[in-house]
Amino acid sequence: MDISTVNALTYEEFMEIFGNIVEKCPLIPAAIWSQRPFKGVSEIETRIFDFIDCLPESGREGILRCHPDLSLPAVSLTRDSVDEQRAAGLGSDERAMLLELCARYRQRFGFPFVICARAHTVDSIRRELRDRLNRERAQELEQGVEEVKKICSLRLRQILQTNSEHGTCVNKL
Ligand code: 2AL
Repeated sequence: MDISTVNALTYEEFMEIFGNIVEKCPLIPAAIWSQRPFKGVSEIETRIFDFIDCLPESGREGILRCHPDLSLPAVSLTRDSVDEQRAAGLGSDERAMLLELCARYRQRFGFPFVICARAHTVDSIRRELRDRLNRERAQELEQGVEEVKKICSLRLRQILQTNSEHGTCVNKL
């Protein structure tokens, strides 16, 4: 899809296509639709990131809470999440292995562990989860939001079929 097609979309069409650009947070694409016309994919991304950065801490935490735990069964996930977790090699056995660590993380910080799964393997996810469990809450809030932005960036570029600025993300770390 090219940018002129995006700019010509009605609100309903835009939401149909971009509604889950930030996991289960349709308010964000709903808010940026009125900022058309966009010059390109980077401008859409900037508008979304600016919206997120302007939120109070509780709003940014809320965005993290809209993300599913990586240990949840696939049936309860959005199509986007299923594809991303599959790309990282997370199947039902691997998810079960993350159950305890994910629960500890959520208990410690009050929001779920979020990571851009497409940038990782099962091993690197588990390693990150262990490391990040020991961090300070403020640092984790910031890191979680950065991961949300990476996920969003890849979803956006998949829709618009452009090369990713987070291209390195897709290569396994
Ligand atoms: C996710 C998700 O849904 N997609 C992704 O890359 N990471 N969730 C999560 N808790 O990290």
